[in-house]
Amino acid sequence: MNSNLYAALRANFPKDLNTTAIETDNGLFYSWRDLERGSAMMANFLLSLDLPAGARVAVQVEKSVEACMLYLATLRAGLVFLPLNTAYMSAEIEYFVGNAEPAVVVCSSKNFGWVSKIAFKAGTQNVLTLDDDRTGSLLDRAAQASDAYVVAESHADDLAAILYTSGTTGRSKGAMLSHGNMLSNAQTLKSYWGWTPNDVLIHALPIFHVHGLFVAIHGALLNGSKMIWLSKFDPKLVLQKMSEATVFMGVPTLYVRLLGEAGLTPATCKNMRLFVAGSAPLLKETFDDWKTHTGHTILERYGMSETAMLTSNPYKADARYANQSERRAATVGFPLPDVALRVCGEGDKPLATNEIGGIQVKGPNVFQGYWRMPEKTAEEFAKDGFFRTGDVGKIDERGYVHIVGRSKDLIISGGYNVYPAEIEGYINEMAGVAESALIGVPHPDFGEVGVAVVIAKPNAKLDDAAILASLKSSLANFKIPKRCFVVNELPRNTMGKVQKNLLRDQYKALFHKA
Ligand code: MLC
Ligand code: AMP
Repeated sequence: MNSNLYAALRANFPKDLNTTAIETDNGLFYSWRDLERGSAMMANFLLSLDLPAGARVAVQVEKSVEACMLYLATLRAGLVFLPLNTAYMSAEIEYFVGNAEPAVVVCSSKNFGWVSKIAFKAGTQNVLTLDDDRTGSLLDRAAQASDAYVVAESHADDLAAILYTSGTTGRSKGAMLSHGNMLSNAQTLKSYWGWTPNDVLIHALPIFHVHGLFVAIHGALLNGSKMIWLSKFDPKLVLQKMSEATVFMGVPTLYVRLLGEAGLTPATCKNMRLFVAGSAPLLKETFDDWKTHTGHTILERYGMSETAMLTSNPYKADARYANQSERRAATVGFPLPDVALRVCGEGDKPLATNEIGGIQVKGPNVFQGYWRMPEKTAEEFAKDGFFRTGDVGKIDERGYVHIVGRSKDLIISGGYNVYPAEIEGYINEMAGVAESALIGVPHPDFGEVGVAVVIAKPNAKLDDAAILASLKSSLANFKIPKRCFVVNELPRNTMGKVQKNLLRDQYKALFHKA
């Protein structure tokens, strides 16, 4: 049997391929046949390059339906998709391209100059462009390829995608996901969230992370459901389209911004069936306000790049948990049906109900390891095969999982991960800097944002604005600390380690709502 993920998605396209699969915010309508043909042509073009099995296709482009087709084409051709955040700048891209050694790099034409230089230096032979207005050399080349049906034979364990994520060292690790990892997760969510072919999803997330690329796109395609495709999140546009939709997915910031719109009413949401939130903690306040404004209860779920989705609040009564159907604020719900989840203490010892410890998981969705980092991979797994997520939580007496913190030093800002070690590394290299600490503090819009606290070398003068400006020239915009403080000393424990908890406490009110 062919376990290629695209084959499974394709099998669920509607019988009538001429109906609309994707409607865009600039008035274009793509049929299921368009998706099928467009991705076949790109797949045939990729196959014409005669690449070795497992070759990587790295993609840093603006969101477009053609970019989605490129993802599907990569699956179809049996190659490995490597999506990259559009905010990444040259040093970041240089690392990813150097580490992944992609055979193909696709970028926007405005970045072709610097991206191609990096790619050619790393040995990539094929650098193509794709813009969000249906132009670019990728489309020119694919236009000459056959649109005849092609789907490579894939094994469930074959790699389908690499998602870069980071760790305490600050250097990104490529999480390797197989066709089987992603298909099992999509199938589980299909039934757990009650998807039907009549659903219409508002797709407002970026397509270079698990949430927008896998949870949202696989959800719609595996069910033959239409997508309303927004090139960028715009709360007013989401509300305009809401009456035509049934499902919406967002990181908490999207819900906070929608709540700021006067047009958010029960009437606007009358056809909606499901609001899903995840990627960062959803505040109880947002959960409650949403219920008041719309009459709907947000379903919060939890996942990560290494595993796709792990837990979900129930969509309807869950027979495994005494038929509980309540979606509870500040919990991430139950482990998904095929996910084993435990909370462990020292030595990977499972803890009792309500005890707080490290969350560990096992299941068909758990990744194949970190790209070219076998030691790092081995370190993250317990002896019996459970993956240590780095999240800290508990399971309550009713079976709901709560995330109470993270053992990994990570800031989640508007759904994007920021690794303090990476930013501190950059600051520490600046002239006159002795040391720095990046901490996450509460923020009304982004949930959490980074704040840098810096110490100068003896006799050196530092300027906070200059530090931020210098970071801006090298790092993706969402990683830039929202504030920087130059101080005389950092709080330390008896071992000399910086006590970030004390710093977080000191700066926690910085962005309080007025
Ligand atoms: C933008 N900025 C951010 C930011 N996004 N700063 C911190 N955190 C962010 N997430 C910066 C901009 O560079 C700008 O800085 C300033 O903040 C204001 O920008 P904006 O115009 O308000 O931002 P916008 O373009 O509207 O983007 C905000 C956003 C976006 C929330 C729509 O960040 C977003 O799409 N987030 C979703 C991320 C996501 O999909 N995560 C899923 C990961 S998967 P300046 O200085 O230039 O003005 C995962 C697993 C799982 O975690 O479980 O799902
Ligand atoms: P990423 O590596 O970008 O996939 O981010 C995964 C991390 O996001 C997880 O390890 C969690 O720390 C966090 N996360 C995802 N969903 C939730 C949620 N619903 N609540 C709290 N944290 C979450």
